[in-house]
Amino acid sequence: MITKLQCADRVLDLSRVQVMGILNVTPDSFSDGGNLYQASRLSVDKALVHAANMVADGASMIDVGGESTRPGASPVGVQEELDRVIPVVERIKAELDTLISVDTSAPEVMIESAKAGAGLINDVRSLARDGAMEAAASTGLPVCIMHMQGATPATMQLAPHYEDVLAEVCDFLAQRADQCVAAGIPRERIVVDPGFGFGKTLEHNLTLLRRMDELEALGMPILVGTSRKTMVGQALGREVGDRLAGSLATVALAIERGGRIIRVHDVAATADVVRMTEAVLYGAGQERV
Ligand code: 7PM
Repeated sequence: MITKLQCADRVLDLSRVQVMGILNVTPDSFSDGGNLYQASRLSVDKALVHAANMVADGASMIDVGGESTRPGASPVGVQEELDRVIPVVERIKAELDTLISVDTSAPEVMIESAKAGAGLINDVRSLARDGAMEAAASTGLPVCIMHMQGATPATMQLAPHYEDVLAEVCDFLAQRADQCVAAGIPRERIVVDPGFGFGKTLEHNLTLLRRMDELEALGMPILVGTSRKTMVGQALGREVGDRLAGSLATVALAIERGGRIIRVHDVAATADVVRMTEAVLYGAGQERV
């Protein structure tokens, strides 16, 4: 597996586990004027402070999401998504020394984000939208492709079913990666993600994590997103605001099973779990290969 991911002008060192901080950019009550969704200066300021705090807490990248890809979320128009995401990408690029990832399925958002300084494209739909694969390829940026069962986040949780969840997730990611390569995205720039919570029951999610080491055979870096998710809520009987400890347990287990990028809300606590888990696995101060 490659250990250096070239992200525009930055290199991400995947010989160590890296923390991706989640930054949701949503319309807020301070927006005014003609466009309700136009990012107000205040909302961009708030996003920047949140991003800066996550970087100070140990995040090596910030995943900016305009919510269009979120399960259950009402679809967001492309212009709206651009209005939310691009000002924040520009501001982080101008003011913080960090890698910017963009959580989007829209080709236009991929292209404009790359121009604004993003270094990674994160698409929960695995570049399945019309023109998305070509758009992603044209940016030259690495992409994260994620497994989801069911065509859309709106319907994916209706009746998830697998004969063998690991085999099916693995086959999907292998096929999708081949399609990316055929579309001009080098294999060295592809990150894979089993997609916790996307068309999976609790038992599917637990099995995916227990056997996640099987995804290492794909030979591509693995990104893991379990932070505050329903699988933690269901396993523990906890509401979304009370899932930190459960989320951290999944982080330690995911690292032991090969996870290289950990996508989380709670960066400071996660960064400690990452360092502690790496110390146990590889020795204090030792480099993993
Ligand atoms: C509601 C439900 C809001 C689910 C937000 C979510 C992932 C992702 C998301 C993931 C990658 C969340 C999700 N999850 N991108 N984007 N992997 N690569 O909990 O697991 O953040 S949105």
